[in-house]
Amino acid sequence: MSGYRNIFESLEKQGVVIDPAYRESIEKRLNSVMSYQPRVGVFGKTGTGKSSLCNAVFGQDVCKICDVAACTRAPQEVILSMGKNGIKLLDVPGIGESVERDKEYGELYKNLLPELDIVLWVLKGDDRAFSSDEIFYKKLVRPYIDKGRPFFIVLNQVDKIEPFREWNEATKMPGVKQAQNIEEKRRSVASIFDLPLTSVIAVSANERYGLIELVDNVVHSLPKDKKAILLEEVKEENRSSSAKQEAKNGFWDTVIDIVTDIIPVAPVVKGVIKAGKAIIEKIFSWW
Ligand SMILES: Nc1nc2c(ncn2[C@@H]2O[C@H](COP(=O)(O)OP(=O)(O)OP(=O)(O)O)[C@@H](O)[C@H]2O)c(=O)[nH]1
Ligand SMILES: [Mg+2]
Repeated sequence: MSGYRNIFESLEKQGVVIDPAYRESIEKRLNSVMSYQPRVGVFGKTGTGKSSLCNAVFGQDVCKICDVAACTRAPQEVILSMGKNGIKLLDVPGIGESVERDKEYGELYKNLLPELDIVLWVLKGDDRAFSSDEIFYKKLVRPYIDKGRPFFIVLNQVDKIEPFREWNEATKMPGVKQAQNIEEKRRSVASIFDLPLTSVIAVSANERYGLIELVDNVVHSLPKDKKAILLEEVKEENRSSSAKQEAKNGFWDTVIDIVTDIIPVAPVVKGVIKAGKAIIEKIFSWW
């Protein structure tokens, strides 16, 4: 807990003395925010590239990738630790393999959903039919989204969208016609799943395309106290400067909320503290 003691010492140098009576509660709250382990669920049919996506975004080859047979049979609860706390990544079995299995998975998904901070539902860009996904989504996921939890459809493997020969291997970008078709596919998926277009993100896990945009959107959708801890787990090459800034702001807003929540100051003082965020950031900048 010495890190927090430094915070209090820095504050004292600035003439802000925090009563020891409050220190413990501030430390406790800071600690619980800082040690939280984010939980990400990656759902979707077998072969859509869930494991490939996790490996590309988070940067550790922990999710097994299979070319032929469905390989993620039981939910793989993988603890990744790029940052301090690690991330609980649930790479769950594919749906749409058989009616029997779908029933089993349905139960599984229903129990998993309430525990997750964010859900990524992976579709294959060049698939034509999404009926099994649609049924699952409407039955199980929709009620969960309606509660306001972050959810994205990740349209993966867009390098395979026609005309796939247009894909530029050197720049790892779609050609003109292919880019138009990718946009078309995003619109069609958004309409099938009744989601805003911004909730459907086109990526190619293998080609490392669209991953920064995906991470930007994920960070943006999370509550302020979880932005930074999630971003810490993401591969450096997938973190944009705006995602970093947003995570940092979220973190400081959380610290200020905790301090002003615990120390009973008059609302007017709270206002001053919030307005003086830049000063507080300076005091804490070593952290
Ligand atoms: N062209 C292309 N192939 C991809 C992409 N992402 C994944 N693949 C390939 O798709 C196949 C399946 O990928 P996985 O990551 O194992 O798929 P999964 O969704 O985890 O499958 P299950 O574990 O069976 O549910 C592999 O051969 C991957 O190399 C992509 O963006 N582009
Ligand atoms: Mg897998």
